[in-house]
Amino acid sequence: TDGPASQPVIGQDSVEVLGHSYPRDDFTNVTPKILAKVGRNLHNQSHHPLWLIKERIKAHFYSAYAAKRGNPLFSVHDNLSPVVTVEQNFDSLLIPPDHPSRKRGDNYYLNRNTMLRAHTSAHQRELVRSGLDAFLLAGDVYRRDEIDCSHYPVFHQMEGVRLFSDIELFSAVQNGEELSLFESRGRRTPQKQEAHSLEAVKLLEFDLKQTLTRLVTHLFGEDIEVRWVDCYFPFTHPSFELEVRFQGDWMEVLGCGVMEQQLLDSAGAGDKAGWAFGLGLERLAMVLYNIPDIRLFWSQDERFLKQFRVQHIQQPVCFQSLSKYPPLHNDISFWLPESEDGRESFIENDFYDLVRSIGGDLVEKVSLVDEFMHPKTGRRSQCYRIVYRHMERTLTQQEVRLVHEQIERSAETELGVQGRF
Ligand code: FA5
Ligand code: MG
Repeated sequence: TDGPASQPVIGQDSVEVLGHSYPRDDFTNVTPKILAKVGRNLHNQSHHPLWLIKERIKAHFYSAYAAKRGNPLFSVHDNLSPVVTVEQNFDSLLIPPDHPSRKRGDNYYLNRNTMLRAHTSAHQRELVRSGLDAFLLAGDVYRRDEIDCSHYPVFHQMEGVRLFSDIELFSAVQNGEELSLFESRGRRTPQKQEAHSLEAVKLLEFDLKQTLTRLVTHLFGEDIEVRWVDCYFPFTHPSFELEVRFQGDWMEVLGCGVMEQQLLDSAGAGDKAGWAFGLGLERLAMVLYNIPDIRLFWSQDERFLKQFRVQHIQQPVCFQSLSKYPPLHNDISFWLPESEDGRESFIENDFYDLVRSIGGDLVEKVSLVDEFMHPKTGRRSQCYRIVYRHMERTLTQQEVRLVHEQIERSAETELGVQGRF
């Protein structure tokens, strides 16, 4: 019901996405439910909350940062295909061949060479190579992930990149012409990369954090509580995450850092240094409009959508949460399969994907509630709690039972677990 105009096709030998056909192989793991979301482009649908927040971010960058002659400094791109090569998504970002983020269990592969992008960073190198110094890029991204109110297998990110020549970076510094971006015999430390001078990195880091803090206060006002957390990405160093206070907890809304110089070298911009960020549009929209559950972004319910049809993008939206209908929960326990060599072949994300494939948006949360090892046989058993809730009406016990039983059966046939139902 919620697919794009053309039906997604997973054939025997190929997978069809956005009018192209990709040969299947042993890596193919996209599901019809996921393919049905490719092409929806919520971020480009007028007055959708993700569109609204994207437009507000664009407007902020347009008005706050002007280049020569008053033109906007940042160009905006929101129509790049989510189908990318594995090379774009990982190698171009210096992510090593054996890095855990490449796992089949975490990504949607069309085949060994092609995937649905897992982040908008997949386009950094190509856009830098095309000569851009400052850009924003919004798009849908795909990940096999846990299931709860702030994680969904399809979500939207906005990437931002800004490069500086040494003149640009040091222009406002007294005697700045004596400073240099690079240092020839430098060492990598927790503060900086080997290629960079400490002065350059500190200015880049300051500009990056200030740009993002300004964005966040523009969106949420001065009262929002934020904090910076150090973190790691293979394509930035140093790296940070920004968290904001939401419903009594800290929620991570973006990752960012000083771009690895090797990436810029390979993109033909080795004479510049820069920063990059990637933010989650759903997470920001959830905080801004007080949207309690990430599934609501896919709702076709007029009571949800009409609230975002404002005259002007700066007009405040007073989101009235649809009353929450009661949840129903059901547990599922099974013995994990054992393979010949005694190692377990069960992957949690496979189970989450299966639950999502069958239960769709009725599933609000899946959590591992109990684990148990048989004292004699050493076999492991797990118990998951699945919380079912419809966003728009009350579910009946019976319809939940039907879905739950189908999950039980498929878990046995597809994942090789042995049910303790
Ligand atoms: C990245 O994706 C990096 N590419 C970000 C980046 C860009 C770092 C440029 C440095 C330079 P991460 O996996 O943390 O990082 O995701 C970024 C943001 O996407 C998160 O902070 C969060 O807001 C959002 N996000 C991540 N996973 C999900 C999910 N399953 N559902 C909804 N939002 C998510
Ligand atoms: Mg993160």
